[in-house]
Order: sequence, then structure tokens, then C-alpha cells
Amino acid sequence: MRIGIVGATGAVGQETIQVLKDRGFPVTELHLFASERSAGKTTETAFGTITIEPFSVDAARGMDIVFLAVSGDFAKEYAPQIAAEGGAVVIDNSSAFRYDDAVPLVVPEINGRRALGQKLIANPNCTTAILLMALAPLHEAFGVKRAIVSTYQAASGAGAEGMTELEQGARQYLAGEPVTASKFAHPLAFNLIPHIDSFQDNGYTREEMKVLWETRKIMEAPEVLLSCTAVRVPTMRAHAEAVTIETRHPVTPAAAREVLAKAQGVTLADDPANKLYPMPLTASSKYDVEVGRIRESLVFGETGLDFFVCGDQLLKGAALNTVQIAELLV
Ligand code: 11C
Repeated sequence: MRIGIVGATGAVGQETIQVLKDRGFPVTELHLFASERSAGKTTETAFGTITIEPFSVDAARGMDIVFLAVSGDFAKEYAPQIAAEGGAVVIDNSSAFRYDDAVPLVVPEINGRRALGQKLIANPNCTTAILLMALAPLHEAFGVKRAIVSTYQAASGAGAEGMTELEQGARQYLAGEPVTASKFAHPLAFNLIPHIDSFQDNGYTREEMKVLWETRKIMEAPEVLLSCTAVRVPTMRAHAEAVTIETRHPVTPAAAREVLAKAQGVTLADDPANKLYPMPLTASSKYDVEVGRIRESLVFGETGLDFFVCGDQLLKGAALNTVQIAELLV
């Protein structure tokens, strides 16, 4: 298949190239599109040395599948043009179309069938995709009524520049220098920032609201109540999330473990006696999302659970999920 990646020089674009290679996706041509600034430069990839091309709608339309790893504004303008009659299938990483009823929002293990026959498919926010790998199987088995989520989000959520800023900030801090911040609202090294994306009128951030909106759409469960506190933490590339759920049907930690052990894309990491639980360092660079610390909720009793999830933000949160969507279409 002729594959195009727009935003190919960014963290998600780079990861997408590698995932296509690692999963043996049938790539016959790979075209990397980026800004005028990068166009003409060559880049070493798992598919060999490739010259970066300036983006044009015509060139993108000539592909079979185009991955968009760019801003929502760019996607809003160009995705419909690329996907229009005779054009390419577009898989969009941004939030531009996620809440559009006509556009499927897909996590293949959960609602992959929604992607079939579609020309424009939205990829969820990384925080939602990682959460739902655990939440959706539990919802199917026990019916999730309400959920409370607290996130611990890695620097990679802010792209390659966010990761560089964390690294530089750590060096500055340890050298006793002032820690500078530009991608993040405050210095991130040795800090936590309860502020991701913009604040909304209800006091939540847009990142927090995305988790609710996208959970309802992907699980096809508009009745689920969920609130989220999203926090940026000084880890590099795996998001972690502490989750409390109230279920419709009784649930035990053992029954939940049984469901999650069978869930695709999930690794149970739940043996506290042996210090085994999900952590950013163990979940990084892995396809599976780790789930552990599963216990009966002290608040909801036999209709509630607490657990911890951790997944690679650039993989299941972005590149891997988009490539899995593409695999459904092949
Ligand atoms: C973060 N979740 O960690 C964000 C990044 O809607 O695709 C992804 C934003 C999005 O900052």
C-alpha cells in the first residue's frame, strides 16, 4: 500500500514509521510529508533513507492511506480534501473530528468494526485509548456506571519538544540553574502540573473533558459518568492513570483479573507481593497496556474497583493505535 505520513518529523510521525516496519505492514511506497522547513531534507528510517516532501493535497490524495500527525486546525482543513471521492483513507491523530457523529473514533480492540469502509477515521486522545484498554472489557463484563480517573501524563504528550524540555529541565535543576518552560505552563522537571490543554468554563481542562466525551463515544455508552483530573508528570513517554469505577453488577478483583487477562492488548501486572504493578518504565516502548493494583473499592464495596493503568503514550496512545486501524482496512 502507498502510505503517507503528514507530520513525519514529529514524535508520533517517527513512531508511526517504526511501527509500520515492526508490524510488517504491507508498505509499497512510503511518503513523508512535513513543513516547508523540513522539506527536501533526508531522514533515516526503518524503510531506508527517505527525502521529506512538502505537503500537498494532490500528493496526499495519491496515497492509499494517510496518517495525519499534525494539529487539529491542519486536519480540519485538509483531511476532508484528502479523503474526498477518489482520495486516500485518512487516519487522523488530532481531535478535529473525534466528536463528529459522522466520523468513527476507533480503538481496534474495542470498536474496530466502526472503521470498516470509512474514508476518515479519528484516533482517540492517548489518555482515553490507554484507559479504555482496561475500562472497556470491564464495562462489557460488569457494566461501568461511574468512573473517577486521575492521570499521570508523560512529557511525550507534548511531542518531541516536550520530551526535550523535560530532559533540559532536569539538567538545569540538577545544575542549580533556573528551569525554563515553554511547552509546559511551568517547569516540569521535579514538579507536577495539574494543567493539560485549556481550561473550560466548568473548571475542567479540555484534556479532562476529552476523556469523558471519547469514552462515551468509543464504548457507545452515553450514560457512563466520568470525571478526570489530568496531571503532567516528569516521566518521558508512558501515561499512567489511577481509576475508580462503580459497576452495575457485582465484581471481585479476581473476576476483573480474569476478564483483563483475556483482553487483547492488555498485560496484567498485578502481583504487589513481588513488587509487580504498572509503571511508566516497564510500560514504555511496549504495545500492551499494563493493568494492576486491582482491588475492591473501599467506597463502592462489591460493586466497585480501584486499579492502575499504564501505557506507552506514543504507541497505544498514538502510532500503534493508528497502524492497528490501518491493519483493519488492509
Ligand atoms: C497530552 N493527551 O498528553 C495529550 C496529547 O488530543 O491528541 C494528545 C492530545 C490529543 O498532552
